[in-house]
Amino acid sequence: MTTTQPGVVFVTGASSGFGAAVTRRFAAAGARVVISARRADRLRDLAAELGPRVLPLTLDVRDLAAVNAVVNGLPAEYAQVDVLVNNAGLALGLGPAQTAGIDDWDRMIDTNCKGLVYCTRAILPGMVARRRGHVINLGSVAGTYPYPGGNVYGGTKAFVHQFSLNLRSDLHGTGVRVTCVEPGMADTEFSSVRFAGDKAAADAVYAGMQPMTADDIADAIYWAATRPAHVNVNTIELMATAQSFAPFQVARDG
Ligand code: NDP
Ligand code: 8X3
Repeated sequence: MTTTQPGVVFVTGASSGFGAAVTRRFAAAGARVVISARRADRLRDLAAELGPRVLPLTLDVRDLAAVNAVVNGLPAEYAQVDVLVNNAGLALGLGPAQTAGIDDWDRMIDTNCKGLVYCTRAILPGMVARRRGHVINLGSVAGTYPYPGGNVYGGTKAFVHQFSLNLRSDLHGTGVRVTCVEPGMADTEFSSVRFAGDKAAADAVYAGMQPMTADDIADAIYWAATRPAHVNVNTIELMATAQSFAPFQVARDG
């Protein structure tokens, strides 16, 4: 079996959680990694930790002009992206749709859906021209299984799932691969962002159970990216063993 060894990896949302872990994983395997996110200080620290083959670039994926400028301005040794990890994303709030904040919904749609397609659209033409590349999108179990308060967050991840499958269709015959990685609960800054920095609320999500770690997800991403070129892993769904499914809710009279 000849595995694929990515030369250049572009990670969005690399300042924390899955993005930082997957950066460490690819960097340890010898890849050059472009790391992007809004928090420049975090990116600088990660680049300093990992050495000269990591290029930190401040980027808000919601800004289409900035996405295009970053991708078109990549230095030659980082310009031929083999793997795009579309990881930047967030959940905001866990309230019901009837009281949720429209601003929170806008930010989730702008980041998780629009930012992801902006980055994909910017990087894809080069992959197709080289007939080589891999787009790895971060979906979620929340895109398949509903839960109270998941409303727009789950909707954005259902979009990511379907966009990934549709990309596969468009890329038919090009040699470019697409994978959607769909995790359940993993202990990162995700819940702290969801609850606007409320540490007690975030800690309560993982209390008394063993969530997955960012390294668990990085492993899955790295595995998908290093399969032989003739193998496309369409979807990886993974959950903490301690997380599973609830029965349907029934609203009873009285
Ligand atoms: P973290 O909050 O730890 O990391 C999220 C990353 O996204 C940060 O690096 C953040 O960087 C970046 N980000 C957020 N908004 C933007 C933006 N507008 N532009 C660029 N970067 C942005 O969470 P996770 O690592 O857990 O989440 C990563 C992905 O995995 C997300 O898409 C999330 O929805 C998904 N996911 C998470 C699960 C979990 O349980 N943790 C489960 C399933 C999916 P910065 O703030 O510096 O911009
Ligand atoms: C986040 C996973 O299970 O918290 O995408 O919704 S979960």
